[in-house]
Amino acid sequence: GCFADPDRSGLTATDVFDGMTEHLFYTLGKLAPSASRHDLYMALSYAVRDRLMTRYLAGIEAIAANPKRIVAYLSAEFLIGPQLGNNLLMLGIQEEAAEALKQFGINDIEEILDVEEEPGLGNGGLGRLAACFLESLATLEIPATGYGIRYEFGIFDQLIRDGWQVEITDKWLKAGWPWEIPHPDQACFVGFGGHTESYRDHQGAYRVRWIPAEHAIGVPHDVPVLGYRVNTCDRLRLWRADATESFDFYAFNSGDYYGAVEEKVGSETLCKVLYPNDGTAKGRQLRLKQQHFFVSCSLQDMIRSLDARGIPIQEFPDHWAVQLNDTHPSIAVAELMRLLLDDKHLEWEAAWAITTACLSYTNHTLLPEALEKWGLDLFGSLLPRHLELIFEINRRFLQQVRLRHPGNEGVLRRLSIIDETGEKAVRMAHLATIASHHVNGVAALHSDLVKQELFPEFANHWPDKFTNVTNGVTPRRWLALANPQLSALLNETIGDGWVRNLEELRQLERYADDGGFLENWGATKLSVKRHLTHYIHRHTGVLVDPASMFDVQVKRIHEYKRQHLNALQVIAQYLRIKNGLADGQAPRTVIFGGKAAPGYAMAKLIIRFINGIADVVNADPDMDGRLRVIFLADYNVKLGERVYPSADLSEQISTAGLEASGTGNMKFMMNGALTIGTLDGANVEIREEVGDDNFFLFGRTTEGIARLREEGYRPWDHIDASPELRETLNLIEYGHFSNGDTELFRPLLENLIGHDPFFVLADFKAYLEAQEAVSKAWNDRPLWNRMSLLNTARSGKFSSDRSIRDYAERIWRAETFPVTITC
Ligand code: 26R
Repeated sequence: GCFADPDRSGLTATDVFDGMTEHLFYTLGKLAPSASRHDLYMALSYAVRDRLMTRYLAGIEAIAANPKRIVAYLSAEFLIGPQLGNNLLMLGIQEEAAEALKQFGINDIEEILDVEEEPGLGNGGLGRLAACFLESLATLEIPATGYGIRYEFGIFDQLIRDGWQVEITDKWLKAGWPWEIPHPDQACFVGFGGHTESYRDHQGAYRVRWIPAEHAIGVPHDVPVLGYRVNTCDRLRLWRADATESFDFYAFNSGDYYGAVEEKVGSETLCKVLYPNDGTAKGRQLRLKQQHFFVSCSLQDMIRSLDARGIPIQEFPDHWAVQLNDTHPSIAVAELMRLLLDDKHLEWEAAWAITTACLSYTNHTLLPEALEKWGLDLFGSLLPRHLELIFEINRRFLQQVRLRHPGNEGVLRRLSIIDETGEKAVRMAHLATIASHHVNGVAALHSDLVKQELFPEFANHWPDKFTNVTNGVTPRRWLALANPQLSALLNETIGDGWVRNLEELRQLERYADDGGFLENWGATKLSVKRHLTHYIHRHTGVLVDPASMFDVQVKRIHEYKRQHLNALQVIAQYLRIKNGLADGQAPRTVIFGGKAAPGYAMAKLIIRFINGIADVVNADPDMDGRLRVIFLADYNVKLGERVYPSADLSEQISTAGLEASGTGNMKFMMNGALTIGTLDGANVEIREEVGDDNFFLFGRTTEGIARLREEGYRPWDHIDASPELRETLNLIEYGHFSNGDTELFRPLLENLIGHDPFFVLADFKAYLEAQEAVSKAWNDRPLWNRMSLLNTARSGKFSSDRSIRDYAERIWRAETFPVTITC
């Protein structure tokens, strides 16, 4: 049948204009002449949303009639970025929308797109990956729901004051966000605390019930996720916590109305704020509550959808493939068991068979501080029933292990879900691994390390459970949307098939030796860089030369990512210029961006350090035309869309073995940046694809770092061996970048020279040499342009479409399900 009003489905400029006019009047209560930019943004967004609804509801109908397995992607973070521009691209109506806006007196659509406040519901890589994956699922026409949390405040906004990071609350909802639709009728109850009781049911069987001490209500807020030029519109379902309030409650507490209201406020803090990824103790209990809250709502939602269609619970795994995005949602193991045992009254074996048939887990990090552990006291007081279930899962699992390794207490201790080395704690990665049919790392090297370093005995126990799915990013947002100029050149040259099938970029290789084309390639990059130049001037007051090499490192600030190695290198370049030793050194604009977790003092000091260097370098006339240093405040998805297209050089310089994959590295590559990097994460595969000649490799390997760790790392050896390094460190020590203050950067120096788990100085020399090779290549512009073109041409592997196909075929066994619209 027909699913929508044709007036709200049309895609011409007139249709869009009519839709905007209607929404201005009826939804926003405004007449066109008095409409602000924000009103126009809202009106256009509502008009676009109408068009998504047609597709979204058609898909729901289709799947009800012809059930298929649905992917449930459980993630505590979804960093989806601005929606309007992306949805215009997906629908193919960018020009029509621009045309419609002209009739409201807006000649540049960017003015309206810029109004959108992006939902910062994630920290960085993990959250952005979830967003790319949802988009690829929709584009590949695979039915899916992303389940997450609707944080009232997302990742903080970053200001820079006197060189320091200042955090500001992210009030992304303050002006209203038009992309979500609340469904209070589908709310779920979630319990916390209390105790468990055993009883006998009508058949006399032994059962357990959990009597929680308090409850919250989860209200789903749905965000439509449309695929590129298809009708599949998947769903991001974000849960908001409301207080429970019943008439009974007021009746029993008739004297305490205000007390009851206070209680309500208490439960509404549950989804107030996204936690930073520094793993500090503060707020840990609330994070566990958030995790249980969204996981319980999501699983209840899945079961309810089966019940509503009369599908027996035993068939759960045929209908849902549940992916755990890191351990943050891994309480799902115990919660699904609880729902199946205590609510659905299944027997243990049946419940376990269902649980293990539908769950799979992705590991995103090996850093010990990011591997979640919950003390038994905290866990047991918040989730007493879940703790019982985890003990039983563990008991049965260890029994199996015992049979395979008789008398081997060490193996039992290492494999147990319960860590008994210090305060007893639940190891969430163990829980997730035991209950999942597949466990994957996010790049080839990382997946090997997961097997060898993190779970050696598990990998031995279940050789087929562990696998790799290399990350990817969506070429729609990160190339087609972010870089319209390069996209236009690609379309003219090889057609627009690459947008859907990124491997088609390989056709560019035909032009790798075409001088005219290469010049065109370089000219396009230069013209893109002019936009960022203006942005930098507006936001920092610094004028940079778009013809200089844009050397970029944007990502969360963390010692393992080694922004301070880059900063040291900048000082060395500065010194070479000062000392007249900079022959052949390419003119550079070194650009940094990224947020530090508010409790991570060293990361915050690194930001201060970069800004200290920027102040000195940018004020020195000797540096004119040769070196500029920029720290871009408040790096987020929107800013990423400006930065990646403008980059010439991509800095991927983490300590080998510590960056699980990286995904920014892929966005740079697609946009024609060359990489300087270590053999870490997906850099390894990027280099494999693009070829050694087109990648600036440096630094110790994972094994080399492991050896240093074992043999004892002596930073002084490296200082003694390099006068340049010594001079660089001296300059910092003397207060050259801190107005003479010799205390400010002392902790940083002590860290580099004293106890540095990230081996910065060990890679310094190799890094400087690689940077010299970069300069040399830059000075041969046809060569550079050729390398740049080959980077784009060979980036096909890093489309998230390829990642999703991998997951769908090898892990989820999910199929495509095209949706047709009949009106
Ligand atoms: C435990 C909690 C405090 C927490 C720790 C760490 C919360 C969030 C994180 C973020 C981590 C897991 C993360 O973002 N990892 C990144 O995932 C990307 C996507 O797979 C990788 O590309 C990247 O290498 C990895 O650091």
